[in-house]
Amino acid sequence: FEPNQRSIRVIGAPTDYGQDRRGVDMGPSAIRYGGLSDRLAEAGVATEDAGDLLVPRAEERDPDYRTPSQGKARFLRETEDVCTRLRGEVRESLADGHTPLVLGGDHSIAIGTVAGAAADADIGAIWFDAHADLNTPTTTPSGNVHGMPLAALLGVDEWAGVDWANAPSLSRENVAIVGLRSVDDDERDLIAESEISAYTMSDIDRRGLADVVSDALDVATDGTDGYHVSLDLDWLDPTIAPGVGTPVRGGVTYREAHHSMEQVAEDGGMRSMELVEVNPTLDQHNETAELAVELAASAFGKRIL
Ligand code: B3U
Ligand code: MN
Ligand code: MN
Repeated sequence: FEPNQRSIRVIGAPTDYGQDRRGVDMGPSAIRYGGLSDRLAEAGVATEDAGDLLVPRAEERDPDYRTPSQGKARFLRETEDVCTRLRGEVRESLADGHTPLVLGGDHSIAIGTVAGAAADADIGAIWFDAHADLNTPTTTPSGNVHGMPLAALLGVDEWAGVDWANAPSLSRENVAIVGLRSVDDDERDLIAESEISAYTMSDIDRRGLADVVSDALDVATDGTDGYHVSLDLDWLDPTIAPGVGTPVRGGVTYREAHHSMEQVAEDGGMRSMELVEVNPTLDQHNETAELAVELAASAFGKRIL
């Protein structure tokens, strides 16, 4: 389909359960204030805003409530609640003919977004991120679920028994991670022994990002009905995206990032998208949220001429 025949439904998921530098719960507001509806209108796409999911404040909850099988995952019960509702919203958006654009929140919400996008279709995923997000409640160094969503969706180890996260699930051979530069040992082992396609900043330096993204698109579209784009703003270099919880030096540039999103637009097969980890309390003049907005507009087909 032509990108600009789409209509988008925006869904906010203001969570910060998945990480301990608080403030990502303000991401949906910051992204809307960053001009989301105007920029998408300029891109020529019809947009409706479904508002935000109601998310209880973390202060009202017990981060350490968990059963023994839940290992070190903090706020897992709350994450399940939000992701189960988000899965329903995303699934319904697609059934109504809209492309869901989910605004986070920390990256744990991807469990709900992708489960919803995969509910009635076989999908791939492109994960633009400095991190692999492949930890489990056992391997996590932090207890933060934002470091685990891709493992959850792939049913890695103890995540396999968690049906709110991975039924139906993604297939490893249709997942591509782009932009890696902070990977834990267990994540590295998993990548080495699985069919997940993982592209590091070193690959990007050597081959160029356009070439890497073209491979990632091949991976995500191979035998699928389309794919999800998960955009963690820490994918970008912290000099242009300072407002994220866990910045890592050496990320992609402004122009590289736009070109990647233009490749996505040109491909036309994106079924759902999310923008996560924007933390306005760590930002400068909302520039990270504004960048997220611009990148979404490019992914949805904004043209210069
Ligand atoms: N891999 C580490 C750090 C991390 C993952 N995702 C982010 N940070 N944003 C962890 O805690 O799992
Ligand atoms: Mn992430
Ligand atoms: Mn990240």
